[in-house]
Amino acid sequence: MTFRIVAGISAVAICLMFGPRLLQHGAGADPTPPNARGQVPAFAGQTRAPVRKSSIAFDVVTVTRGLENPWGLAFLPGGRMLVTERPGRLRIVAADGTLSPEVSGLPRVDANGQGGLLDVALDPKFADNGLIYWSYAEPRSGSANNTAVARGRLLDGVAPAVENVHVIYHQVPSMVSSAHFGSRLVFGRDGTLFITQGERSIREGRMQAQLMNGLLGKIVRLNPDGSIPKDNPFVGTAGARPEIWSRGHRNVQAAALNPTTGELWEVEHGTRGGDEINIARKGKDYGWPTIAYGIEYFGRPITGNITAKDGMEQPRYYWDPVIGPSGMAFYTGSLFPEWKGSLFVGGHQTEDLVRLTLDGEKIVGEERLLTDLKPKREKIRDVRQGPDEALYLLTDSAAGRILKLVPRR
Ligand SMILES: [Ca+2]
Repeated sequence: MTFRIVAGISAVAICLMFGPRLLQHGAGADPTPPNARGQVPAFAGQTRAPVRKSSIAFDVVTVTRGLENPWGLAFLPGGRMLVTERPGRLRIVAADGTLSPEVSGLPRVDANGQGGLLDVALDPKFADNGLIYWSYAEPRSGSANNTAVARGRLLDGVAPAVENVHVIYHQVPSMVSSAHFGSRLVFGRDGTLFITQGERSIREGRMQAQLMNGLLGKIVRLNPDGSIPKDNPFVGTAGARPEIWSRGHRNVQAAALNPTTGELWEVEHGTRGGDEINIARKGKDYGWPTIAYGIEYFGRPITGNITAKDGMEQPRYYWDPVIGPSGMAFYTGSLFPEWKGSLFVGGHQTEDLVRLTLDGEKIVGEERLLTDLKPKREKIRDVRQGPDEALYLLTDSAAGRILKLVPRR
């Protein structure tokens, strides 16, 4: 009874503050009004899931500090890590946080705006072949660039290096832009490599995100050597690039395999009011820029101001206002039993860590953690579960850190 009265009062208070639109959407973890007026979710629970707080007490440990805009993190056997710094350095981090010298042998990157050295991943057979993969903004003639992925064999030691480096992927076409490079690297259960990308932000790129003859705004799927898997959806389709797995994406900086289904989930930077979670399925069109929630960052409606269309996938969830997502991890460990099964997403813009409660493919609860990063202006760039089942985060700043969440003793 008491709960009902309190809930009733808060609903009235929210209504008085923000108008009835919010009650239609539900208050959610961020109770500020949506940026887009008059948009209606395609199904109940598609946005503003109810707040579901967890009761876990945890400590935040600084593993290491002094990284310049760290972007991607991968765990090596034995408790060490690979970490990228966006200006172009790859380093090995010892378990005690000691940083190695820069790994030598990487190709030059175009470190400008959102570009530079981005994600890093180990080959599924790393123990046998020592191969690692990294994504980056590749400089081209003039001031053009594109997302690219290279692989090489890691030579460990006091002066680490990569050898036998091959660039296995170049996004085409190249463009003059310093934004929307994506990109996360995720291996599927079958050993193929997903590369998530963006559409370079500029109008010329945006308008290609659903076109089949280019690779802007696409998630692509490759064999580890860069060749095309025979079962890619558009192999043999005239006028379509065979690398394409899915299309109509804006800028995907978070992706992970769902540990239950093995499907690729991604969280993409949307419009102002349109960050979204999708399950990237074979051959599907995720709608950008034809359909979108939210509005342009400069304030106008997107394209035709429509949020749904036949043949285009609806996001599983969206944020309005946005979080600016970067990095994600499904938590499968037992170190935090209450978090088992949760999806964690880095809030780059909100400077916090988003925890989502899932019921199968539905998002049924949302919680914001680490909200105390905000006064320090530390944006979360990557989120990973470590081999020790702790949660690891990268903070994006000129003096970025690797953080580790562990249960409070
Ligand atoms: Ca979409």
